[in-house]
Parts: sequence; structure tokens; C-alpha cells
Amino acid sequence: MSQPTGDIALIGLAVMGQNLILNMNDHGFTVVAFNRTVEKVEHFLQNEAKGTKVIGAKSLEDMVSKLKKPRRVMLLVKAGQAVDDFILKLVPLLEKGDIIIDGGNSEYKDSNRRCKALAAQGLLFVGSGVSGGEDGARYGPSLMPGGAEQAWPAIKDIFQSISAKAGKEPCCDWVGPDGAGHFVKMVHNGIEYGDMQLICEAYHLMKDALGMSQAEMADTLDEWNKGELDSFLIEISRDILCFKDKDGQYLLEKIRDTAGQKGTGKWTAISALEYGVPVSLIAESVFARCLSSLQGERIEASKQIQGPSKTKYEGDKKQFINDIKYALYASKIVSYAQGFMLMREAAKEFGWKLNFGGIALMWRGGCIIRSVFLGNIKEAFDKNPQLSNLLLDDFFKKEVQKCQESWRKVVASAVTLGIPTPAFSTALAFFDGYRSARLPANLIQAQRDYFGAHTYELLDNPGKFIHTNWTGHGGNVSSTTYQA
Ligand code: NBP
Repeated sequence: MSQPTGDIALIGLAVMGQNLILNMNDHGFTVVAFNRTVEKVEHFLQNEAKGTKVIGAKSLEDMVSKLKKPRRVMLLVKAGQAVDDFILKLVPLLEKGDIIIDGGNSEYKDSNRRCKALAAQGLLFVGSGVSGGEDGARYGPSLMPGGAEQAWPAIKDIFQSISAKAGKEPCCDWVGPDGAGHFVKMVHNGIEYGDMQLICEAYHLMKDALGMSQAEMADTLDEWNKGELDSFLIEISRDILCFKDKDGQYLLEKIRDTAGQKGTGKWTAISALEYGVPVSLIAESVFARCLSSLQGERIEASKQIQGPSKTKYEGDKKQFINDIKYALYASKIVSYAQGFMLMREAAKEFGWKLNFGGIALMWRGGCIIRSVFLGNIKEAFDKNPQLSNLLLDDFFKKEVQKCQESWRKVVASAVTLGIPTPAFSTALAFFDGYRSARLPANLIQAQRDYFGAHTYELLDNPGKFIHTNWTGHGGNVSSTTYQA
């Protein structure tokens, strides 16, 4: 029998799988392709993969027999049960030290579980975030692998060869143990929700408060894309604003204003609540999509509820456009600061050592949130790997300072004109809360102790929980003190 020649197997011949295989093939790797619906393998070989070195497999047994050892098998199938089903079928076919990589959008808790279960059977599991959509998969995605670290030397070359590059640096590095790769991918997607919502709020203000035309807005985004906000999402938003339908009308105005979602923003917000991290901008972005989807109710309410009488901005237009740009930029800094706070907390929770500069670099190219700004974040963590919050980095402190007046003006104007800017506003509220040495939570503690004997600490004696009999008839027994 001839020696196996396959460097890696890839299961799942939908858009991501097919493109990733072709990308691996371009970089000289021999890929064995397989799919649940086996006919799709032949179709792929006869069409998209025609003329390449890609090998087709007729069954999982056939696929495994074509792989060099240690065997590397990557799944790019629908997240959830499909991943568990394939793992179950693969385990008896593989040997100790073989590697299963899940490149789908799996929940990190599933990856934690799979990593442990496979380790118990001597197999190495890698949960890898893959970002960049179809084009990224084909020409260079951002890859965020985590799991069994012994697998990294065996997949590093393939992963770093096919990933996007920021300059010469691959947008792919080892993230950490267990589900760390999928956790970081989840936060990436949450940040993506935030970035998209921020651009929408800027668009809303330009359109409704300033009455700008689509061409004017496109020109503005084009300008913004040359500076601090230079990013893929600003670039595509500019192109969307310019895009005309076959009838010569702008397509954007015809699109129903109800945003869809597939869950990763929601997962980020849920994790934030679970670990007690105030990731308010991503959560507001998820809620903004939920509110948008109530279109019927909104239309009805718009007929019954009056907003302010003045809805147009009457000041200097050029100045206000610049203010909106700065409001967007400052809010974006807060959003990333919150996202990194969440990753830091998860790292503490699970005992992961995360390289935050490395994560910024992984997002610098190839993925949906790629931007120049991520280069600044990388620099901040390179300068100080222990940085506790991006808002405390000298560069970002200066940048927020530069934006602050504009940011406040935009939020205040939006409130006055009745234009919803939940992400701009929550970012500012977070910023003001974060920079406050004293918050009104002393009153919350007093209220909790008043009605439920939940106890409180005194400023000059932290750690000692006491109860006051506020009414004189409540008794002196206190409730147990614990943090939910
Ligand atoms: P899909 O998410 O549409 O999945 C299609 C693949 O899953 C096909 O190979 C299909 O096999 C297989 N599959 C399904 Br559906 N149900 C299955 C089951 N019960 N058992 C076994 N296989 C099953 O493909 P995709 O859009 O290429 O995405 C692949 C993964 O990458 C997903 O986890 C996705 O969330 C993630 N992702 C997607 C993007 C993107 O832009 N699309 C970006 C980043 C990550 P079949 O051919 O037999 O039906």
C-alpha cells in the first residue's frame, strides 16, 4: 500500500470548508476533503477543486487512511450537535496523539468539554475561531486556535501559512487552553456587533439630524477611513452607501430595517453577565438589534408617541460631522476596552494565560473587525502586557481626551433631537462611571440592608460586613453576605 500523503483532512464542504481547502492547497498542503453528504465531495473535486492536489474521501475510514501521522482532521460544519456527531465517529478511527480541530462557531463551553473528553482518550482537541467569511477563508482568515497545546507545533505551519498577514506577521497564534480560542472568537464577534452598531448610529445622525445625502455620507466615511477609523467595516459601509440597484436607486434605502443575529453577540453579553464584567456596549448592540426587529410595534408606536418638536441639528454641520467621528472613535475605544476586560476575567476564571497583544494582532487582519486601531491596541499591550484596562494606556488616554468634548456634544444632541444612540450613550456612561472614584452604590448598599438585611461595609473598614436596624423594629439579624 502506498504511503498516505494527506497533510490534513477537512470535513464540511460548505462555503467556509471549500474556501479553506483551496487556501491550504495554494500554500502547498495536501488536503483530504470529506462531507456528510458524500456526493458533494465528487462535485467539489470536479468543479472548484479541479486541477488542485485535493484528495477526495468516500468515507471517514477512507479519509483517515489517507492522512500522514499525527493525523490532523479539521471540522467546518454547523456548530452544535454536528460537531459532536463527527467527533463520536472519528474517535474509534484515530490514534493517540492525533488531532481534531473544530473551526466552526462553536460555544466555548462546548470546546472546554470536548477538549477534556478527547484528552481522556489520548486525542488532542483544538477549538479554533475562524473569521473573515468566505473571502477570508479563501485568501487569509484570522485564526484563533486554542485547546490542547501539544497540538500547536503540528498545526502551526498550516495555520500560520494560510492566515491573513499584518505586514509580515500572521494573524494567527496560539490563544490558550480549552475553549480559549472559541472564547476569543466569541468576543471578536461581540465587538463586531458593537462596531456595526456604532457605524449605524453615526449614519442615523448624519441622515436624520443633518439630513445628509447618501453620496455625502459615503464621502464622509471615505474621509474617516483615511484616519483613526480606517477599518474594513467603515470601508464596506461607504461602499454600501454608494451602491445603486438596477433601477438606479440606492439599495440601502429599500432594505427592511430589522437586524438579524446568529447568537455570538448574545453569547458575549451572557458571558459578561455571568462573569460580572460591564460589557455594556456589546449588550446594547444586541438589544438594538432586538428593538429593530420589533418593526410592527415601532411603526404603530410612531403613530401614537410624539418625540421632541425639533429633530434637526441647527449648528455648524461640518463641525458636527467631526464630532460624530470623534464620538464613534471614543465609543469604539470603550467597546474594545470592555471586550478585553471580559477576556481578562475569563482568563482568571479558567486559569488561562492569554496574550492580549497577540489577540489584537490576530484581529489586525483577515477578520471583519480588522482595522488600523488594532495595531494601536497591540502596541499598548506590547508596551505593558499587564495593562489592566486599555483606557489607562497613555495613547488611548490621549485619544479619548481628544474626543471627549465632541462625544458629549453628540450624545447630548442626540438625546435632545430624539435620535437613539444606545451605543454612543452607554459607552459614555461607562467612561464616566469608570473614571469616578465615588459612585452612588453606597445608597444601593444601604437600600439592600434596609429592606433585606443584606449588610454593607464602611469605607474605613472594608471587608467587615455590618447590618443596621434602620427602622428600629427590623431586628438585628442579617442575611448571609455573598456575591451572585
Ligand atoms: P454551514 O454552517 O452551513 O454548515 C454546513 C456544513 O455542515 C455542511 O458540510 C453540512 O453537511 C454540515 N452539517 C450540517 Br448543516 N448539519 C450536520 C449534521 N447534523 N451532521 C453533520 N454535518 C452536518 O457552513 P459554513 O457557512 O461553511 O460554516 C461552517 C462553520 O464555520 C460553521 O460553524 C459556521 O458558524 C462557521 N463560520 C462561518 C462563517 C461564514 O461566514 N459562513 C464565518 C466564520 C465561521 P451537508 O452538506 O451534508 O448538509
